[in-house]
Amino acid sequence: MARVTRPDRQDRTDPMKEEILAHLRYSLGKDAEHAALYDWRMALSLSLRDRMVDSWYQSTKASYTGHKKRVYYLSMEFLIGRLIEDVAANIGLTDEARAAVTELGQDYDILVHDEPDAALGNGGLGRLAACFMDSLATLGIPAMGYGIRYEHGLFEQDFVEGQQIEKPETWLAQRHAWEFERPEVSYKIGFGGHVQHHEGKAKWHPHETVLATAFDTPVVGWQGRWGNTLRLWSARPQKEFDLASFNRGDYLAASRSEALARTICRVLYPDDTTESGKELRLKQEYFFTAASIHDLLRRFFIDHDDIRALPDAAAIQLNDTHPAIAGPELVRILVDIHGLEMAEAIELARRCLGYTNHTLLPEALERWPEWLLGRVLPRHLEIIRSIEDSQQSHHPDSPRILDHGNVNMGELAFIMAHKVNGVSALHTDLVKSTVFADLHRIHPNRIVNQTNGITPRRWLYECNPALSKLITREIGDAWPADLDQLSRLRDRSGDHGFLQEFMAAKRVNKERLSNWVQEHCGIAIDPDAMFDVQIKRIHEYKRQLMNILETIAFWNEIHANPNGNWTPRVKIFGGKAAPGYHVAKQIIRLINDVAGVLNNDPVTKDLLKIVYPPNYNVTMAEMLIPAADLSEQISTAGKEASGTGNMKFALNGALTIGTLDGANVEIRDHVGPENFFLFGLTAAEVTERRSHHGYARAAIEQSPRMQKVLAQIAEGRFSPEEPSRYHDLVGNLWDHDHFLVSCDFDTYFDMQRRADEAFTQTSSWAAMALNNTAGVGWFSSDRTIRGYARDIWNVGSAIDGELEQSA
Ligand code: H2P
Repeated sequence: MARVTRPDRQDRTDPMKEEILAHLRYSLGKDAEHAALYDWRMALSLSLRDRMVDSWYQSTKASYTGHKKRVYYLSMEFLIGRLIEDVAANIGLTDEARAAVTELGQDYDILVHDEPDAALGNGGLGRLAACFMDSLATLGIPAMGYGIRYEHGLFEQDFVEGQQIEKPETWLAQRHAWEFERPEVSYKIGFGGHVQHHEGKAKWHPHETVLATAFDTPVVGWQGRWGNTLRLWSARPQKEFDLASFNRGDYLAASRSEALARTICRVLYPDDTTESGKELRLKQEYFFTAASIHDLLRRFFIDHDDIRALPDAAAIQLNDTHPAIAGPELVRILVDIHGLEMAEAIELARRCLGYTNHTLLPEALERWPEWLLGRVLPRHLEIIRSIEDSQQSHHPDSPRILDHGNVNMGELAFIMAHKVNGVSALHTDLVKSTVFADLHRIHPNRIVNQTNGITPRRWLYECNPALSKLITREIGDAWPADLDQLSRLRDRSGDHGFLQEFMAAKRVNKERLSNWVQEHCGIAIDPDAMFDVQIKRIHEYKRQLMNILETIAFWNEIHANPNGNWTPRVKIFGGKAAPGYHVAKQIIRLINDVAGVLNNDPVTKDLLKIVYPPNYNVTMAEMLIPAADLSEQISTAGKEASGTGNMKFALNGALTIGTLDGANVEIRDHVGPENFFLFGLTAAEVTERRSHHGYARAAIEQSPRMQKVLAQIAEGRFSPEEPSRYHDLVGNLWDHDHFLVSCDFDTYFDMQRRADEAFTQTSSWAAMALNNTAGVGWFSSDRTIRGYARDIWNVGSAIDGELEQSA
């Protein structure tokens, strides 16, 4: 299939260098003498982009001429991160690009670091979408990712006196190198207004409209064999501005439509923000979903006449409920425009749609007030009623979409999808037995599992060159596209020399991180200490609180016996709290307050350090994960749907300390229970424990260690200037503790000490670490995508033989 080569340029010496210089001159209007860092970085990016284009064109053409079924992945979030290294690695140009830039007298690493980190997502859900795009392209599955081109991605986090401060993120302040604007691909998207019914036909007359305009980023897979498109929608006013109003002096009215358009794509909403502009969020969801549906239908009609063939041409995947309005939107088009009967339209739409559930947390399941949905999307509300009627007529006991004045988007997505999937085995079981238990009874074959995965290209090959090179030397270079091959490393877990090399690679990464921490946080850390890392959104269920309480308990323990044989630790945290999530922000502040005391304690400072760099993002993860010894995956069992960070750490040779939650369960199975520090209640035990009145108080009363820590916090040991700062946080642990920190605390502490002990046995630790890397090949997102392709989308690869490999 299409490969990335430019035969016409290959005979020239150093084509990459020439291409960079040409872009500097003709795309940026600079010469080498006057070019700024931005110019060099853009010239490099544009040169790399050029090298993707041929493969990308050929793939698109092949999809059309081969009449291939396409996957449409609709996601509010794509947590892309930086792309220079990603693109260079995928098309095999890393060395060439570095050499060319160096020869031009520039520092390649500085150029790479100048690129903004595209943070169009909150956490795992958005990063999963980005990994999926990489795997879809690598496997040669014709696909498009559809999302929103937010002007401001996830806020930038800063700490002021330990407290999180949010600042707007500005990735688009400079031109984005990778995208192509497509002004000709524009759709009118309406909101509000009324519905006219005439002779059995409905017509929606929206009150306001904006134009959705496409921006395309090519996504080329491993070795450039196939390229797909990430199409992000931006909003433009339908009328540029109203000259008549302007001339009357009514400047506000003149730019009203511009303001609406601008607002729609202005910001990515942070997860769990409770009181954010609900209406605007709904408009965002409809905006990108409707644009995507229009776009895929336009493509469909290029080579089809009969809309009834749509399910053979398009698999539409809803990443969470955010695009769930796709169901009613498709039905609306089928009925109001193509004249299908409602029942047939619903069935046809369902055959196209799949829905991925990512969470069981009730507060994260979207519900819109009926009046709001009816005001913004009046025709869709009517259609939702028809969907509800049709469901009730077949299944009178079905859970309701419309319930107590709300529209339940989870139920809507479920009912409108032919397959619903959870993201780990445990999560899928819980989806069946809890949130969607009744719907599962009615539709017993609808829910399937697709355990999440991660792309090994970004999460090992690129972010960990030291380990990648060693692996390639041992097992050859096929592993980035066939990660199961890593299991061949298992043979080496008794080879002392190899284990030393394996740990030497870890050491390189730990030194790199230590230098970075010194430079950016002003904290000296010892690369010989155990690097213990917890990086993810800050949330009560993820239990960063338990981690910091355990850190204090360990500190107390050292104080009680300063000459004990302690294993030095560096506790590293990273993550943002949703701006409206007060408790999460308190947890951040507590971590920073505790760090302030511990890091300056002369007794413990060589044994225990806390590092919490602000503004955790994909780029930071790429540095932290390869340097980690211990991966913290300590959520309350039953709450973390899957986790994907857990997979990245294990892949890079960190051991996990974790609960039986989400994909931890499967990771432990794959790496072997002897290579995993397991503790804590199981999901069933959690449910059982919660039924006991006063379970938290009872647990704390049995743990003198935890009592002491809570007393220290409550007395203001870490916030002497405001002793009552954490009274609520501590009080909540005694009285409620919904996430059972109290119940798991002691076993967590004990398991940490087991980890300390294990870490001192350097060669057995190395073997355990190696067994983690060797054991997690299954968690490649290539495997996940093969599963979706087979069980949900019914699509094949356009690169011969790629998918069969999976069977
Ligand atoms: C969520 C879940 C994770 C899951 C991820 C992708 C919403 O991400 O909580 O358990 O792995 O989706 O399916 P996160 O918490 O990381 O923002």
